[in-house]
Amino acid sequence: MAKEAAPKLQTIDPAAAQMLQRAETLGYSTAFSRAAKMAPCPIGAEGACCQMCDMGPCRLVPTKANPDPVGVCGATRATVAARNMARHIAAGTAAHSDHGRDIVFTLDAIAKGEAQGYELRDVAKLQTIAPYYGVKPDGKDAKQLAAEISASALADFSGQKGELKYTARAPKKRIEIWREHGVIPRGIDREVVDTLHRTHMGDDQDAEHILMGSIRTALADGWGGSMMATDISDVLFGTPSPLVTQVNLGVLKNDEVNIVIHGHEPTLSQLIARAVDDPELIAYAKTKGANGINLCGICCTANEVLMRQGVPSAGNFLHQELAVMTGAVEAMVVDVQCIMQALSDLTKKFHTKFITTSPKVKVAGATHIEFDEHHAYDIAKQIVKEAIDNYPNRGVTEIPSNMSDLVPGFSHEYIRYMLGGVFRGSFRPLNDAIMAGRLRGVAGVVGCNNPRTTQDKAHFDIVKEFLKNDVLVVQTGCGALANAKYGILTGEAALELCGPGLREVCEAIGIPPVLHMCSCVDNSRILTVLAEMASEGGLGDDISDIPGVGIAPEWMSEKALAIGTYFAASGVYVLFGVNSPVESSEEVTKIMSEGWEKEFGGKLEFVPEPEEIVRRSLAHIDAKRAALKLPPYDPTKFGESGDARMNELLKLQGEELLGALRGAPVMAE
Ligand code: NFS
Repeated sequence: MAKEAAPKLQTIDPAAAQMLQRAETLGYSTAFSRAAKMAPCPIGAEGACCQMCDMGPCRLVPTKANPDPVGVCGATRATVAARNMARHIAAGTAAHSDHGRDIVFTLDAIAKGEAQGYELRDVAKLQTIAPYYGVKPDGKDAKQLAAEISASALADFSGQKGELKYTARAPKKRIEIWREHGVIPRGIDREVVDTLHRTHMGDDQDAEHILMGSIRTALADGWGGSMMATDISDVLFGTPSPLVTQVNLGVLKNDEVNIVIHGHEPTLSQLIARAVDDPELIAYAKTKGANGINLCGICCTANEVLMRQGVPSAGNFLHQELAVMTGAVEAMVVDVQCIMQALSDLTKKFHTKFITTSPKVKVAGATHIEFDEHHAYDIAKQIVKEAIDNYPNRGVTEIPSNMSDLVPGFSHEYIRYMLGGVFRGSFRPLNDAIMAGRLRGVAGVVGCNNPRTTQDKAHFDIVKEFLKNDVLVVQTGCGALANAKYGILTGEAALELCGPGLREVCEAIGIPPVLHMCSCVDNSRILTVLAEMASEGGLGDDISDIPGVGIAPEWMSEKALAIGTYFAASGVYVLFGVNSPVESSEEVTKIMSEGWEKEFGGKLEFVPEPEEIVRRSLAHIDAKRAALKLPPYDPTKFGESGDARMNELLKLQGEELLGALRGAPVMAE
């Protein structure tokens, strides 16, 4: 199926639509308009273009005369598609894991007393994770522990042999499956290098073998770099728990200095979040005519400060240009990943200062204020001051009024606590609800926006269908921000959309049916939840036994492919929307689907239609229920006990109430 240039309907978000209209009026381009103009290369889109050497690029397009073309070196369509896929996975793994490494460097600097403005916010978590790093916590103070853990973590990056320590957190059976296939990562860096080496011209030419190598690399992301990024960020900035905040462009303020932070790493943004509360800087903003300083985020940097400090989010990936389009942003401050180069030109059309901060990322035309964790607070204050100084330069603004409340912050620690309290925290109630059939299953709906498909539509439609079918949903990244914009990430709103069993579970435990588990590196939190559910008992003894699925309906980044692969290799059925980057090769498509399912119990499939994603997901969940010999899903059995039943009873009186208490069915009004 050929990839669409751009859909007729660009977005379902009225705030985004308003800014797209403004862009058109002003004659400025956005990713939406550029996508419509720039048709995707049909050969590259399906993974059939080989650029690994200068004898090409070879375009492996079948014709009548040559139905099975090969490259100049003889590389087949399967080899080329597998190599391209493997390189995407390696890049995604490198991005997440390098983010993890930088967080470890900050931990190390704190241990040495060299990290200005940082502290160890969750020492209990530091002690909990110490054994995973082979560090004994007894009798050591926090700084000593931090030093030993950072040394051990860095050794996991550079490990040459043996097994990545964090993979021991997976269920036993899963580890055996990985060992059997020889895919337990050694060092994180080594696996990335291994994939780059084996996909070089003249190396690995067996599609299945190439993809097996990329599984090892992806596991180094999910159970390595990403998991470390999550755990150590929690130690440095606090383990999230639910709070209320807001999302969408309406969080920008007309009368305050607006600073938008965008990218992925929480290290600088956490300190900017502190600097905007500095009374001196607030007073300084007032001298420039502003009523205060308003901080908000885009993408995963947004998610990091959203779930810990309640900093509002201006939206997901496709909102980065739209925020600037309001004319109300004094500074767009970026670190790494998912930053569009177009911001450089667009910010010049307004008064917005575009500030890059990472030693790895410079953009021509941007102001570079390099982040250094040793002087982080001074740098954060300098950036805030630059934004304040820019406030008097603001011109005409148009800020959409749309914003919604959301409740983010569901770390796996909090979910465990919420299911059983401080002393009896466990995943038992969740497993029980699935076993009884109140919950049909669980789904992770994650990942990006992509202007090749209607912004947010697939995220919203798929999650609504899951809720209706009693599937509990967890979300991260831009997918979480997408649905938050439509108000379904609050406690009560989404209950209206739920089937009877899911509603009953949510009311009884007091959880929303869609749980925001933070940024994309925090997909590792979902791995932890799955591992704990598998160990809890009743749902088999491995992640692949759990009636659950993982979906990235609007994916666009290489990181998403790494995530999809590590979930599949961990035993999860993963479905991606938009298009298939391996469509050119039936063989590769089959390896990643049937082949991986046979070997790992999980698979990765690309399905452009959201309705088909839902259909396959529910069929898979039901098949897993049947394999566990659980009762088949039957929504008519539930919704008549617990709080829901109580609420119905409270509406009744006299004989009717007595009848109901004796067991007669409660008639719906
Ligand atoms: Ni994830 Fe976060 Fe968003 Fe996609 Fe980009 S921000 S790391 S890659 S676009 S979900």
